[in-house]
Amino acid sequence: MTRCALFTSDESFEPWLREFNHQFPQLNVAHWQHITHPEEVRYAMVWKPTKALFDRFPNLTTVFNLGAGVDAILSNPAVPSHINIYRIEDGGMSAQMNQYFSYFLLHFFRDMDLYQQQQPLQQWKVQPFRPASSFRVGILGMGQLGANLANHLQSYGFDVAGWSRSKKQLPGVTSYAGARELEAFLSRTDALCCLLPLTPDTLGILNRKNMSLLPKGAVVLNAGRGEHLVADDLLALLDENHLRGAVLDVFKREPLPADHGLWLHPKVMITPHSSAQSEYVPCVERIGHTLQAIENNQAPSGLVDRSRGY
Ligand code: NDP
Ligand code: OXD
Repeated sequence: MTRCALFTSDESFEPWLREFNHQFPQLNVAHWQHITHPEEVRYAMVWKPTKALFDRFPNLTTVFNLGAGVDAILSNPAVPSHINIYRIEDGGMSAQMNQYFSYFLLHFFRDMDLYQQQQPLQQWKVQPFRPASSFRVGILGMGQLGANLANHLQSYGFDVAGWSRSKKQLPGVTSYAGARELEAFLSRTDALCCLLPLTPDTLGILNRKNMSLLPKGAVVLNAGRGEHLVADDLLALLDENHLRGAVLDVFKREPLPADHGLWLHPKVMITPHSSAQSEYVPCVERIGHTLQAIENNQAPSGLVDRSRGY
């Protein structure tokens, strides 16, 4: 019988365990400290694993990260280099991301920020009509989440483009790829949505140079990782009125420190890393099927390429 260890560094342990044992009782998933024959364990489902896990299970071959982003687990020195890491693909997060970005993009497209400013002044002023096709949305990162968002946003009629490492062929979406096409992509983007993984190549990509390439009045929305953004550059561009607003879900330090200038800036909207959460049912379904495929010597998707960093 396959035995799998479950390790979480937070209070989400019980619901994961319940769901694994409900959907895949044959996998025999157990709390990592309650397993009596650790040498039999090949697989672990993990969130922020510590060295103690790898010390206890010397024959682990594979870990399943209980989240989409793998920057934390890849930079975790406790994780031995021979271990295969699978990540959550979608896991219910695409639908949540679509809701999150739609909400804030419509906020700016329909001038809700301007109406919010008008209200305390009791100003009855209709902002000029503009067609949805004139609103140019640009998505940084066209993977599981970004590509799904690009498809979804077309239902509003926005002009949608995406930027990735490799060229994409998505109906109705203009594809830009690689460092050489970044400038052209940014120059045509009124609303920049970041859904990149954090890697050495994408660290600090939302910096003054790049955000200055956006047209005046553009907005920046970041749900990738906090380290993508150079916060001081964003604040300066907002204060200089080059940027109209920003929506930030992720931060270099989380929780965002109470004295950080982003908290009270009138043009910044903050959410506490809540744009999309791993959903137990689809994540477990996904991990269970991936594990079965591995056992059947297939090559399921979701294997992290350590050399790429995602
Ligand atoms: P994927 O791995 O499926 O997609 C990553 C995308 O980024 C791919 O399109 C890839 O290009 C592109 N990319 C990577 N490196 C570069 C680069 N150097 N230049 C250009 N494009 C690049 O990831 P997901 O869509 O599943 O998730 C994306 C990120 O979203 C996660 O890594 C995580 O940081 C964040 N996230 C945040 C959440 C939140 O609650 N805020 C929740 C879930 C995820 P290519 O297609 O060519 O490989
Ligand atoms: C993730 C996240 O990467 O929650 O899954 O940020």
